[in-house]
Amino acid sequence: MSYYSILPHPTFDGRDYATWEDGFTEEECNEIIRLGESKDSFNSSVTSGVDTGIRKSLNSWLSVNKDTEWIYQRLGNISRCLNGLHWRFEISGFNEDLQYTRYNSDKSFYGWHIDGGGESKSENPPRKLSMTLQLSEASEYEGGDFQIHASKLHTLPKKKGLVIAFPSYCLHQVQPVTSGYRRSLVVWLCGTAFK
Ligand SMILES: O=C(O)CCC(=O)C(=O)O
Ligand SMILES: [Fe+2]
Repeated sequence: MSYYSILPHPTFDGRDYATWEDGFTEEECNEIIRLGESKDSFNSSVTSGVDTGIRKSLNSWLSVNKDTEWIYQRLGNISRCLNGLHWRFEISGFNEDLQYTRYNSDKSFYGWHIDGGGESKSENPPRKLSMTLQLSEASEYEGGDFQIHASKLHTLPKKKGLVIAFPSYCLHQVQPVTSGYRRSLVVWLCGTAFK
């Protein structure tokens, strides 16, 4: 039998971001919302603590257990495929719990920031690939656009079940939500530090 490659593609393109449509069904998104809302929620913080000039939202944390392991597995598979196609970063797993986030209509937002790659970051192993799963449909909220500023400014589609992946060193933001609720599940894949 001759060799048959199952690698996604012989090369990678290092693009600004990649998406995976319908990564989760509507029912699965609703189950993630149920799990996220059932945990204690906190005012979201940044490295320096809670700072509503930079970030305003509520979040809870989903640790790995028998109810959540399917989410870790699915996100792990999606990240492996997208990373193989687009970046080929050395990533080994999740270093933090999954972050369930809710942006209320009180202009909740998260201004321009990066998730990893900053000089002062000391997480070990560091965040290398960020992913956000959209848990709300476009019709459920106004404002709240997710944007990435890399080789150019990208405004991502609002679609329930859509997974967006991007290198953690890329600038990104969530614009203020002016009506309804925007919900997301944010995860970080880590690995050996970039060289
Ligand atoms: O809510 C989102 O989709 C992304 C939030 C974000 O960038 C973060 O929590 O680091
Ligand atoms: Fe972020």
